[in-house]
Amino acid sequence: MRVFPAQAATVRLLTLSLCGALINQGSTGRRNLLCIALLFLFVPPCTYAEGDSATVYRTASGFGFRVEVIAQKLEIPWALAFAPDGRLFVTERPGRLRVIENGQLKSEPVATLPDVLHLDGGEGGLMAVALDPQFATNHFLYLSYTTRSDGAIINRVVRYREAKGALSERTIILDNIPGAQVHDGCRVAFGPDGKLYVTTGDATERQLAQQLDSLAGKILRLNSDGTTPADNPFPGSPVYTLGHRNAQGLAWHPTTKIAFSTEHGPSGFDGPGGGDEFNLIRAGENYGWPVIHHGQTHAGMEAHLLSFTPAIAPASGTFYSGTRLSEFTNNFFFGAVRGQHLHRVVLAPPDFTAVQSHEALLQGTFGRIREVVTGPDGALYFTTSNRDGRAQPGPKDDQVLRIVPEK
Ligand SMILES: [Ca+2]
Repeated sequence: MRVFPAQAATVRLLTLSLCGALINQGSTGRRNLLCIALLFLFVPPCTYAEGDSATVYRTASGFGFRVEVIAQKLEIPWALAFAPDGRLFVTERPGRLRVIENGQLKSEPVATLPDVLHLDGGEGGLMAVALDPQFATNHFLYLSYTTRSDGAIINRVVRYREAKGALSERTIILDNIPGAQVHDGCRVAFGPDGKLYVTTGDATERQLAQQLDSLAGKILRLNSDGTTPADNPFPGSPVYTLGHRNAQGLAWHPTTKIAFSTEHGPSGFDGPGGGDEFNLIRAGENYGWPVIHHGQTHAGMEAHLLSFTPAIAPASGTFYSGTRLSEFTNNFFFGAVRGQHLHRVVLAPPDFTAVQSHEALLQGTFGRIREVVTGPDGALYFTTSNRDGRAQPGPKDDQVLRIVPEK
């Protein structure tokens, strides 16, 4: 029997309430035994599925797909990147870069970064991995991570040369991005123009998102060596867009090459909850945070394409660029950690700049879903994030899974 988290939580709550009521009536041995029996009967040991590849899931329109397990027992996998040779690199937020080769997760990490700051209950640590568009020849691999510098929490983008499963020639590409325990970014992705894009959080200082001289709350555009491109929208500045609270997903439509991003909305202390965003990204535009959020508008500031209240916490973003999952071709996907699902966005032809429909897939089935990428095999790969301190992990968490067609 598959037990869904919401149901399991309800059953657990009811059982514990009943036990509490029994105990409140005066504890006798018999009542305690009854309470323990109830707990064993009704409290499921594990709340999340572990990838039963026979189960067929369906979209709202009836398209069937299955989910297969690729790797298990990872610790907070944050990003995935396929190498041209088929290897799959996986970052684990505490600081390890792992690799899956020929379907097997190698037991030894490719690297363990010694200076990664991974705070309990925080959102930083080792985050993105991105491969150079010329990786097959130059073997450059980029990572973003949180660390301390002169006592302050910062984020850093570094480049290594990868060879035979080991890293060398460490080079700092971008340093001293404001960081914090939360709202910490930090997606790194190559655009179709060959430039290196970095999303940064506001590091809990809202006003920084509107300041052009701060790297916080931005999408940045760099040459792959870290220098500033001459054709950036703000001359001499790495800022590509501003007014972001904490964007963690960035991807380009496979045919139009237009960029889209996901962003976490406020969480109570810095604004009303919810207001997570899906945005169309254009060079030089201001996406509003913290001046506008949720459905607010303001002259000179961009409105979102989608907003989610209550929060679902979009943690990634990719276009499915394959054809094997025929219904998904050129759809945008992101993992919703708090929403515990994979979100699918269908853009409307012929321009693909407006949303035609969107839906939540795998709701509650695998717990918190974070990263999602297209695999070279035409499957859609995604990761769970149940060990990040904000969920009850199962014994096989965290997982790397893939969506394949029903048949
Ligand atoms: Ca916005």
